[in-house]
Amino acid sequence: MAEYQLSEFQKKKILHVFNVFYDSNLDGVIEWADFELALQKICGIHKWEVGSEKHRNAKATFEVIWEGLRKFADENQDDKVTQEEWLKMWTECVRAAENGTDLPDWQKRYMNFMFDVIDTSGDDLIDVKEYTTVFTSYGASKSNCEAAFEKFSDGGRTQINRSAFETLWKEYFVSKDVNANGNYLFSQRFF
Ligand SMILES: [Ca+2]
Ligand SMILES: [Ca+2]
Ligand SMILES: [Ca+2]
Repeated sequence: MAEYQLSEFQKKKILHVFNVFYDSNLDGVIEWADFELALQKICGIHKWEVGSEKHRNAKATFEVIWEGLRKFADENQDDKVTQEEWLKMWTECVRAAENGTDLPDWQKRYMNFMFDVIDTSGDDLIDVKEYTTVFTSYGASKSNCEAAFEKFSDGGRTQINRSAFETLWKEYFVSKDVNANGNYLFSQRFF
């Protein structure tokens, strides 16, 4: 059987997440230092003070995510995850997902954490304002965010609760279909 390969479209989506959400200092590799920067950014958005419970929880979550990422992706164990290592790990995750295996726990931790980060009001729903606030802080334009939200919420007809978010999240990473709503979850158009 031929080795499983991601499509170019899937690779683009998966590298977008590497570049925009994980490699915070933009030096081309993911390290713990990137998580420290992300922690500052996210705690800044929410005004979570250093030492507060929210801040401690966010840091603990990032530690779990980094441990998971290292374990699954850092093949040569140099405490850096390169784009190549990242794509290799995702090839395995997508292949497993297509065979019905759920995403690894640390990725679900990240997904749930992002949901909580975006849901600033804490009502377990993400609205367009909350979405735009967070994604513009990651460099997306306001109009891109609004267009993306419009698309993945089906023009506002789908409420973005945790389970809808999970469906879109998985679709983003796994789907080869350029028309899938999940493709828009990270505020970017890829075609
Ligand atoms: Ca980096
Ligand atoms: Ca490495
Ligand atoms: Ca909300």
